[in-house]
Amino acid sequence: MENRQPHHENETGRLFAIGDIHGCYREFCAVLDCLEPDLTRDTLVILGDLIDRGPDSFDVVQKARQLQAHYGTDRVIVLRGNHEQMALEFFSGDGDWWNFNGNDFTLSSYGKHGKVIQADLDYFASLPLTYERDGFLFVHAGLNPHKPLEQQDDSDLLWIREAFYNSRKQWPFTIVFGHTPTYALVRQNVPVSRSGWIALDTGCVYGGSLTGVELQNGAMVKICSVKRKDGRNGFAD
Ligand SMILES: [Mn+2]
Repeated sequence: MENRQPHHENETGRLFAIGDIHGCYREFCAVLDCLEPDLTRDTLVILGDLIDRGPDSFDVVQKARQLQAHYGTDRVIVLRGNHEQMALEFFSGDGDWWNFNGNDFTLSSYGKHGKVIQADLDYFASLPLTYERDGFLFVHAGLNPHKPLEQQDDSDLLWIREAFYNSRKQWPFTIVFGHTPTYALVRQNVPVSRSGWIALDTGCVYGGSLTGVELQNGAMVKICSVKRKDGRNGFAD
C-alpha cells in the first residue's frame, strides 16, 4: 500500500470500510489488496468483531494494530465490536458470554503463536464505538432510534438489531454497520444499501464473504467481496 500516487486532489483522500472479519485473515488481506487504499491519505474504517469463530483472530488483530501503528489511528479506524466487548467483560469478571461465542478459535489462534489475548485487552478497550466522517456514521451494530447520538448506550451501539434497521428514523448521516449478517436482511451475502444505512457484514465466517467498500456521497462506489475459502455454514452475529 506504500508508494502509491495520490488518486485525486481531495486533501482528505478516499474513505473505505470493511465489515466483520471474525478471524478471517486470508480474506482480510485479500479485501485490502482489492481496495488498494493509499493509507498515507485515504481513511479505512474496520467495523469491529475482528475476533472469534474464524481461524486466525491473532493475525487479524496484529494486522489491524500494525496498520494503525504505521499509518496512524486517524487513517485506520478500528471500531470495537460486541466480540471484543465480550472478551473484555470475560477477563474483567463481568460475564462469560464470550465462552459461548466462538472464543475457543480465538484462544487457539493466539496459542498457536505462543501469545495470550490478555496482551490485546487494553487495545480492545481503547477502540472507539463510533466514527463520523463525510456524512457517514460508522458503528458496529447500529443506533437506538429513540435516543440522540450523544445518549446512545454502549450496548445499543454494540448489539442492536431490528430496532435499528427496521426503524424509519432519519439521521443526519448514512449509518454504516456490520454485526447483523446481510443474509438476515436479504437472504444473500452481499452488502445492502437502504435509505439511511449501509450493511456490510456479508457473513464471511459463516461461509459468505468478507466485504470492503469505498464510500462517497452516501453510497458505495466500489465493492470488494472475497468469498470465504472454507467456511462452515450457519447463521449468527
Ligand atoms: Mn457483532
